[in-house]
Amino acid sequence: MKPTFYITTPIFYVNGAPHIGHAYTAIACDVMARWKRLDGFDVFFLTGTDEHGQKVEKAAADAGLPPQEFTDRISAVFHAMGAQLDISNDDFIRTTEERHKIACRVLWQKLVDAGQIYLGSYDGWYAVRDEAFYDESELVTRPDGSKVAPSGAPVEWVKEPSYFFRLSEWQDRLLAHYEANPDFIAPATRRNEVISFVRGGLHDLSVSRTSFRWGVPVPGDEAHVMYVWLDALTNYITAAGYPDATAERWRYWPADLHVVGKDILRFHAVYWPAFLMAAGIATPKRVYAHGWWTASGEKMSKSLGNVMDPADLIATYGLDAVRFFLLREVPFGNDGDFSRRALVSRLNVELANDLGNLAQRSLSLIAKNCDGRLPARGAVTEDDATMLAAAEALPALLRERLDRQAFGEALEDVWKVIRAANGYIDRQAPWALRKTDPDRMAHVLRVLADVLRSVATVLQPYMPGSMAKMLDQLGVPADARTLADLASPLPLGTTLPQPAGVFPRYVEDAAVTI
Ligand code: ME8
Repeated sequence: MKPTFYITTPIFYVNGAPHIGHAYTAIACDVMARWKRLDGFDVFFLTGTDEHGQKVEKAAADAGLPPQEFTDRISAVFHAMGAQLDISNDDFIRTTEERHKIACRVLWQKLVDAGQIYLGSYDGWYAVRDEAFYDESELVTRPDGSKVAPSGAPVEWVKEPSYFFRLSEWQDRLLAHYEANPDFIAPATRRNEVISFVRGGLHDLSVSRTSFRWGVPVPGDEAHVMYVWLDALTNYITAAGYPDATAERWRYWPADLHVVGKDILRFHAVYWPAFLMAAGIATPKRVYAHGWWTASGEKMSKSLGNVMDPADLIATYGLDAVRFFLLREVPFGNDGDFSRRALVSRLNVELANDLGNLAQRSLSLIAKNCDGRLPARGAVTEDDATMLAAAEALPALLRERLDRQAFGEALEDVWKVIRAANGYIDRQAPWALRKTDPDRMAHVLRVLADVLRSVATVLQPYMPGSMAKMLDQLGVPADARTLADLASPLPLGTTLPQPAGVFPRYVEDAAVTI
């Protein structure tokens, strides 16, 4: 039996088209999912759309469409983004599906039965853009005296009957949970922020609304719809089969990793485990909050309209260059200002030059001088041994990095090997050995082919399309490309196809300035 690995993206609001921020989370999760599959895990990878709440209701009204029709349209656009980005999700959940409404109602009832929900009245601030309640003390006063949410979102005063969840009772148990599970929240700075927020004291949380209709009706009191975050978070168990504990997919719960943007960490690291503990359901193992892509220092967001369309970038630079760049350029937990110049430079220097040229040089020498067949290794010198050892160390090194979601560090490890291989080929100069020592030439080319095989194998999760091409050119059978397969040498004499460049250089348009 393979070990299971359950990974999720946030489910995205359907209040506007997807942008590079959504693509970023989806790609990062895809790399994790593909990596775990490559490493022998039974993976369940979930993404989808968050379709209820006031913000979506308003977006539908602005578009002049009934909410269901509107959400059908926008959800389809998010679904299509997944295909464009080559995301390997196993399911795509929509919160307007019947299976999800059932899960929400059952969870609600469990919380009621546990005495965790009571009827009261909410009197306070609400930010529709964040779909969040704020305490007076959390608001920020702007120079003109008006008050906004810490995110900058406008707030309105809400006064309405509401059901509450007894979040205040969970403070100690949450703190004990963070203490006992140091990996539950990452990165560490975010963990500390959550801990100090919870230490500061928790108020009971309003979990229903009565001033609009677009949500899951509260069982037994249909004047209320569930608070969109209670509804949304439940998606992670719906897709695993909740409430059916005999569902085949229930084996995946608890999730191993929820990847989220730092804007929604509180919902995942405070409210979600409290709801689950209160309902007697196991809590997820880890929540990783990544940083934001910004445009001129401001968070890219649908609501602000300052976004970059992933489809444009893919059309211009190619999918794998975009996937690579997003995870290479900025450490995963940090913010980064999006720059096309930086993308072009990574594409031309690291992909086309460092990796693409290395493969092209090595493979065309094999094509020309070894009859297009994979040569044999000969006696191993110290230089060869160092080179081979560096490549062979990659799987274990990346396993450690990716278990911490250090996507950029993992790529740096691979590039160290690629740069070392470029040094190796220059030092060994196999083109010169052709006349002086053809056996040694064949050996050096075999070392390079083996190094490229390791590199391309571990890079598959990041750049599935290009690495498939590279592995084809190296003669690696399509069903033998896992980490475990690296232990078996490629058969001597394997015929290789004619090499062809994998990463074309991008010739920069002089008009590109950002
Ligand atoms: O919050 N940089 O949905 P959402 C990086 N429906 N990542 C970004 C980003 C940016 N500028 N902008 C968005 C919601 N993201 C809720 C989630 S989960 C139960 C419910 C990514 O459409 C990031 O992952 O606002 C962020 O958390 C997510 O999109 C928010 O998407």
